[in-house]
Amino acid sequence: MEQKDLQSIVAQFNIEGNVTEVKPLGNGLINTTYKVVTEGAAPDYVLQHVNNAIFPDVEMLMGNIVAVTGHIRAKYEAAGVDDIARKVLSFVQAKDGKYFYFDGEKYWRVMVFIPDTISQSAVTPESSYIVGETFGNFQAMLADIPVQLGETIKDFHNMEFRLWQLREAVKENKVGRLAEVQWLVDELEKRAEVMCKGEQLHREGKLAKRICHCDTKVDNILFDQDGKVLCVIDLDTVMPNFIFSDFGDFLRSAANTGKEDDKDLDNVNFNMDIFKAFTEGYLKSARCFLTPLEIENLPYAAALFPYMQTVRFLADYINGDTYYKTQYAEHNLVRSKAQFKLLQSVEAATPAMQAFIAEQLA
Ligand code: GN1
Ligand code: MG
Repeated sequence: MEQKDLQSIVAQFNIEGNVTEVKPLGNGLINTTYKVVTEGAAPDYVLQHVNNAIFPDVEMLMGNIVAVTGHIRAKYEAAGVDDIARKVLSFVQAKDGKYFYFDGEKYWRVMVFIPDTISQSAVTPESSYIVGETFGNFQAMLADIPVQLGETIKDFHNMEFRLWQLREAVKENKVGRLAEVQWLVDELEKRAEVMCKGEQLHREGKLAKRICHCDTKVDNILFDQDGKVLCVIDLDTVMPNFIFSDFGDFLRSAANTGKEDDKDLDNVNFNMDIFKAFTEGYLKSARCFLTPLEIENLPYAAALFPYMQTVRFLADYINGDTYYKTQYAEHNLVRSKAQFKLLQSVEAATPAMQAFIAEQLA
């Protein structure tokens, strides 16, 4: 988009200072993000185009986010936490008082940019411990949010639904890619029943939904210059879900020794040191509210997310790449294979994960 168009969108929001430049920021697969640079002492901002094809109800989405950030901010204030402006995102109202602006075609929002942060795509055991504790706290803090949050993407982490989507893609085989990936579809089908156990337990009334972040990857955490966690970002998918979401999806990215889209599968393995550190931190802050069933299924959660992501990337590949942004023709296939390799490595680590958790509880 043209600079002057971006600047005129920013002008719809109640920001401080004069804008000098609006430039691309980050690498999200869904929304498009810009940094808004201002003159002098005024803060810089983040401008985001919210992908309305994926998030159909932007009003509900921003309602969730404002409720969540407000609830966390109030808790930090009550607890006398320092430097709160760096520890929770702060959204800016548009001229009409809404937290988004619709330009007739696209939905936009603006938040205050937090300076001097680091994003890490790989994390150390030390930072993983802190992140585990942070997500445990995030869930604990939101356990008593007084409003009912909406599901910003219906059935987002519903494994049965994700498998249904894959099966539809397979049935339609729209772009003729099925034959080459049939082996992977078969591998996924073999595990289908076990992987849907969360939904099964929920139907039996044994497993509750709690407020989760639902996209807990390393890129969605801001660290300060010393590697301490400041806050979690990318709150579009904060919604009620099984706690497995935050636990499993974080490990999917952080405990992968390779990249999400690694072409060299030898690079991709499950890193038990990260698992141990993260789990220790998570149990420290979450143990007080987790049920024995939730704790017992943490290794299942670690497998569920590489599995679910393989299903999602593969369905998108078979559909002809309509959901995730891709950089080259085979990108979703490369991603699917890398996530599947990670799943295999997690499966092999299951006895070790169980033993570690038992040790923690002893
Ligand atoms: C998407 O936009 P981004 O990269 O934060 C996706 C997640 C996937 C992730 C895989 C709304 O997140 O669910 O796990 O890509 N978000 C949505 O990298 O589908
Ligand atoms: Mg993101």
